[in-house]
This record gives sequence, C-alpha cells and structure tokens, in this order.
Amino acid sequence: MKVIYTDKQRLHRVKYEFLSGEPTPCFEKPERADMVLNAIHQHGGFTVSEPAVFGIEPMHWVHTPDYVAFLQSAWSEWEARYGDEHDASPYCFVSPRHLRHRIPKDIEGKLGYYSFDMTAAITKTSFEAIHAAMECALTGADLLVNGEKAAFALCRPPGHHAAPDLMGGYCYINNAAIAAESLRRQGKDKVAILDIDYHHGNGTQSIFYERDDVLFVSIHGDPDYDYPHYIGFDDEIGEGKGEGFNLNLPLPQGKTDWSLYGPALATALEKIRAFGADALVISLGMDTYEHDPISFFKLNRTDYAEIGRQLGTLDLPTLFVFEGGYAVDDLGYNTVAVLDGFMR
Ligand code: Q9C
Ligand code: ZN
Repeated sequence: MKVIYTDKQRLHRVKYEFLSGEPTPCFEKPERADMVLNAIHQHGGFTVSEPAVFGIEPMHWVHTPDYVAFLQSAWSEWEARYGDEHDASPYCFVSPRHLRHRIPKDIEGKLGYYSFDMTAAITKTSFEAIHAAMECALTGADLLVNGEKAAFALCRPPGHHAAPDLMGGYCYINNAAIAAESLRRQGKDKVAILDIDYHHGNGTQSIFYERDDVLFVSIHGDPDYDYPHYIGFDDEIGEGKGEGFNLNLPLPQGKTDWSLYGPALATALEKIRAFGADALVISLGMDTYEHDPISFFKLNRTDYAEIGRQLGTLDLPTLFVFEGGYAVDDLGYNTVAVLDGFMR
C-alpha cells in the first residue's frame, strides 16, 4: 500500500493542553507520526512517498475564506501582540446561547471566534504543517482516482474535528473531508466517510450534514460522557437532502470491547453498502485502543486486524486518513495492524 508522509508534520508542535484543569504536555505531538512511520518501515509492505504540491485553494472547498485567512495570519497577529514565548490559544468563546456572532478585530477575540475548545493552539510554523497534512490527503485521493486500490495519508495534525469555520480537538483543516470532496470532484459520484476515531468527527459531520452525495458514518464514545460533548448523538441523521446520510453510532465508555464494537462496525458497513459508495475515506483514529491515555474503549491489536479485514470486504477504493491515537508506544503497530488486515 502507498503511504503519503512528509516531515513537515514536525513543524506543528504545541506545548500544552489543559487536562483536568492542569497544563499538560500536548498529547497530539510529532512523535505520533514518527511511530507510525517506523512501524510502516518495519512491516515492509508499504511504499512511502512525499505529497504533491497543492495551493491553499482546496481548503476553501470545505472551509470559509475568512477562517482560512485567520489560520494564515493568526500567528503573526498573535506575535505582534504577545511575542513568541507562548503558543496562540483562545480563552473566550462564542456560546450559541448568548453573545453576538460578529467577527472581532483583535486576535484574542478571533481565536475564540474560530475555536470550539482550547486544544488547538497555533505556533509560528503550524500553518505549514496544516497545509502539508492536507496535501497528504489530497495526494492520497489522487492515487485512488488514478486506479490505486488503497492508500494511507499519514496526516498530522489531524482534521476530523475541524468544521467549516472552527478549529478544535487538535484539528484545523479537515483533511478527510477535503479528500472526500476531491474524490467527488474527480468523478466518484458517491463517497462514504467512515470515522473510527474514538471521538465523534463533529467537523466532518458539519461539513456534509446537508449533502446526499457524501455519507458520514461515525463510531465513537457516547458524547453524553465524552468529548466533543455537544454533538455526535444518534438522532443526528442529516438535514434537508442530507437527511438519512449521517449515521452516528455512539458506544458506552469503559465497557466497549469487540463484543459491542463488532456489531456497530457491522451496522456501519451495512449502511455504506446500502448507500452504494464509489469510494471510501476512513478517518483512522487509533484512540479506541485499550491503553489510550485520553480515551475509554478496550480494543486491542487483534481487533484492529479484524477491523482492517472487514473494511476490505467492502471492496471499494479506500483512502485511510490518519486522525487521533495517543498511546504512542503501540500506536504504530496498531495502525499497521488495520492496514495489514485490509491488505490481506
Ligand atoms: N477528558 C482527536 O483525537 N480532549 N482529538 C479530550 C477528555 C480533546 C481528540 C479530553 C481530545 C481531542 C483528533
Ligand atoms: Zn480522537
């Protein structure tokens, strides 16, 4: 299988996030991708290449122009005001229940306006990494269009929490959504996105909520008890002509092992078959792992091989796009277990 990766992922390294009220070194770090690349090299059945060059234009396919412009200028605006000692991070947010929804002029106001949480800080070189991650996803989509059966875009930072004009959950630009849109624009009439990250793919859901040409299916921790808290419930089924083209399969924290996950995956695959997809994008989050430090499912490496195998039974051109997964020591081998299961 072809893998698209670039060392530019290293240009995004955020110092801290707040976990249980305490500044904690950010779980989403460059070493994550290093470990995956490592396991890929050890396996031997992959060819790794650099992404092709794309401009920023594809960002506008799924994000608003003002949001993209904000991402590009956020660091310099922040630095002009606060210097370069700390990462640019919001502290104040627009609640949908009050406050006016107008874009403030000052960088602190803008950071909050374009964020839904405090886990997506911006550094001097973040935008280069964010752009390169999108290029990895787009290169993967092009491989499928050119007849490749499958590809793995080893994107970092991840993307599935990024909505049309919101960053959050370590995500800025929605790599999987842009890849899906690229497939649509290049002749794949129906594209299915299956999100198997532990956290609901709220950004991807928002982007395609009113569309019937891109099916979004997500298996994730019950948002009544877990991040992103306010979205990802099973009554969110899509809107307008998108009604029926969004499927959320939340599962309980703590006790979700294969006995619960397997049936949910079967439901997801059935939905994708019934949709009649021409191509499949997998938001491949590996934080469903039993030893993940911030998540609460109990999957193991054997389960990952089985997930890969079952995804293969759909027999579709398939692009894997890397998302979360924070048990760094095992992250590479778990990721490769899915891809290896798929290839068998
Ligand atoms: N107590 C991705 O996996 N923090 N983002 C959760 C739970 C945010 C996850 C803290 C998790 C974001 C791509
Ligand atoms: Zn996640």
